Formats: sequence, C-alpha cells, structure tokens
Amino acid sequence: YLVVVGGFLLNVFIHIKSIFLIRGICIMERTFLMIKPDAVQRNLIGEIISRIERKGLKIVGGKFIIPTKDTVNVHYAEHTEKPFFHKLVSFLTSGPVFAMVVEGEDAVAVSRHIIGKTNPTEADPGTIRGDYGLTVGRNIIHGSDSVESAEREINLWFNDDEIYSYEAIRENWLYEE
Ligand code: IDP
Ligand code: MG
Repeated sequence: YLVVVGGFLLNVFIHIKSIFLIRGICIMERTFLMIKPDAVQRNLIGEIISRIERKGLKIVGGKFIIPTKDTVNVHYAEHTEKPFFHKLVSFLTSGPVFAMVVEGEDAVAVSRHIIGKTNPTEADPGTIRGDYGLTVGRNIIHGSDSVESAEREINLWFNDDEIYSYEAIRENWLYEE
C-alpha cells in the first residue's frame, strides 16, 4: 500500500516538476528568440545558434518561417505608435526568420545579455548585436525582454505541440544539484 501511495506521490512530484520546470531549487525560464531576416540573409543562423548552445541554453522549439503581418503586428504591438513601426513590420515580413524557444536558468536575462543592446552601435563587442550588427533597423536578433513578454511571444509564435521538453545529459555540468 505504501509503495503504491509512494509511487503515486513521486509521479505527482515529477509531473509538477516538469510543469514548473524546476530543477534543484532554481526555476527554469523559457524565452522567445528570433533570428531576423537580415541575419538569415547574411548566413548567420549557425553562428548565432552556436552562441546560444555554447552558453548552455537549451533549444526546445525552432522553426524557419516567413512571419505574417498579423503576427508581427501583435508581436510588436507596444511599438505601434513609433515612427519606425511600418519599416519594422515590412523588414520582419520581408523574408524568413528562425524562431526559437529557449530554456535555462534565467533564460530571459541571460539571452538579452548575449544579444546586447538594441542599437548595435552601443552593443558591446562579444554580444551578438555588437559583433554582427551595424544599425538599429537591422539588428540581427530579437529576444523577449521579460518573463511575461516571453510567455506572450511563445504563445504567439508556437503551438504547445511544437515545443519539446527533454532532459539533456549535459545538465549536471551546467547546474548545481
Ligand atoms: P529590443 O529588440 O532590444 O527589445 P525594442 O526597443 O523593443 O528593442 O525595439 C524593437 C525593435 O524595433 C528593435 O529590435 C529594432 O529592430 C527596432 N527599432 C527600435 N528602435 C528603432 C529605431 O529607432 N529605428 C529603427 N528601428 C528601431
Ligand atoms: Mg523589445
């Protein structure tokens, strides 16, 4: 009887753990990253994904698509009134992008860090925008700016069944127990 109850409780725990992406005591985050059309055209997809992988972040979803105007309008809704909005929308819908869902401890802040400042002229060398970008209108990659934006953007660009949770063997070498 105890074994049955114990097994049940263990299952519940594993389930909860996977729902909340809890590992040890740290809470895993997910973020939405998108390699923009300029970087795709410049053959930088591999270069950029390498940096994300080397950092230890885990890609749990990815797709190569030409975004629709509707999606980009919703994605950049906060910028609707900005003078650059129309150019931004036509740039993003001009060609394929590589969209990703990326997971890891502090994934939102960590990926904003490796992406660098919005304007590549201010982005530090060593960051993606600092190393590959030259102008703010062609700044290589998008990354969610908060956990809330990340959740909204992931739901906008991905269906649940396009995101895969999996245990990676390297994890004991990235995170403390
Ligand atoms: P972020 O991408 O670093 O979050 P945001 O301020 O949210 O920066 O702006 C969204 C995107 O709009 C930028 O990545 C950039 O492509 C574009 N953008 C921002 N400011 C300007 C501008 O002053 N001129 C042209 N494009 C801009
Ligand atoms: Mg932003």
